[in-house]
Amino acid sequence: MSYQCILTEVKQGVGIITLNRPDAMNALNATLCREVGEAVDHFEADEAIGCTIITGGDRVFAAGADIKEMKDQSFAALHANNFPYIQRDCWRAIDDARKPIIAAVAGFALGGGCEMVMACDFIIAAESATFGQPEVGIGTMPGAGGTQRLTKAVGKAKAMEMCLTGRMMGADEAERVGLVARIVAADELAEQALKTAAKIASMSRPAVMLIKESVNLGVSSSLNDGLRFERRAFEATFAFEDCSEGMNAFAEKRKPVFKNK
Ligand code: CO8
Repeated sequence: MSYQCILTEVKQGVGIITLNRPDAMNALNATLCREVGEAVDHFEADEAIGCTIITGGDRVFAAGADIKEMKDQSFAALHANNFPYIQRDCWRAIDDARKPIIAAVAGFALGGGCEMVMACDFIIAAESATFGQPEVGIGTMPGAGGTQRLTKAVGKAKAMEMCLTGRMMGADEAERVGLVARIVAADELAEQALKTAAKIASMSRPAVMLIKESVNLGVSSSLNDGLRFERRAFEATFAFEDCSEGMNAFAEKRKPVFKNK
């Protein structure tokens, strides 16, 4: 598939989406959002893919929604279309994906960029990564999950401070407070993200999908509901050929050969 604002490639069972508007710090315009959504859907449907990476490359993830494109929008148009950038395209695809999506972040992940990486399943950050919700500085506010996902990730105090002042958070602080899974050297970001994604892609896919669903349910449900779902899901894994293969392989001291069944 050919795209205007992103690049895509496949390596080791991993679909890689690279935001590609270098002259605008990868600002998220409607085309880019639509293309990310299409690429996520495409990898989700591709049986050869077990995990997706979304990255902005080694300089910047994204400096937010494209302000120049957005500035003349009206409330009526946004409301009538349910803010199409978010609802119909990119975020819907990321939210619906059942295979894991890793965000690999270097440099700024601001505004909609921060919201996009928080919508992914986890973030691997380069030392240069900087997260922020600076919308208040241009007279608006986060609109694609910033006030909600940031608060769940880092707690009310830091989320409130960041959203109200636009203060940015560097990689060290982001790792300390649990916003990112891991920090890697800037020149190793692509390699480390691929290594992690390839490892996930090599696991039993039905088990991976149930684990993702179970962890996500834990974010939005009560502990009791989450525990009940987890128990049933765990029991259900015993219906997978891969579960039998994984346990037999352990007992026979060999590597499992998963069939994603
Ligand atoms: N939109 C459009 N263009 C941008 C954006 C942006 N968000 N950010 C940077 N650019 C462009 C600049 O205009 C500039 O272009 P040009 O060379 O043609 O003038 C180029 O990228 C380089 O930028 P700077 O010269 O400003 O680079 P600096 O290194 O001096 O500064 C900053 C980098 C600090 C990142 C600065 O560019 C900045 O503050 N950018 C705006 C950050 C911001 O406010 N982001 C929030 C946007 S609103 C938002 O995200 C709402 C989300 C709601 C949902 C979104 C769904 C998609």
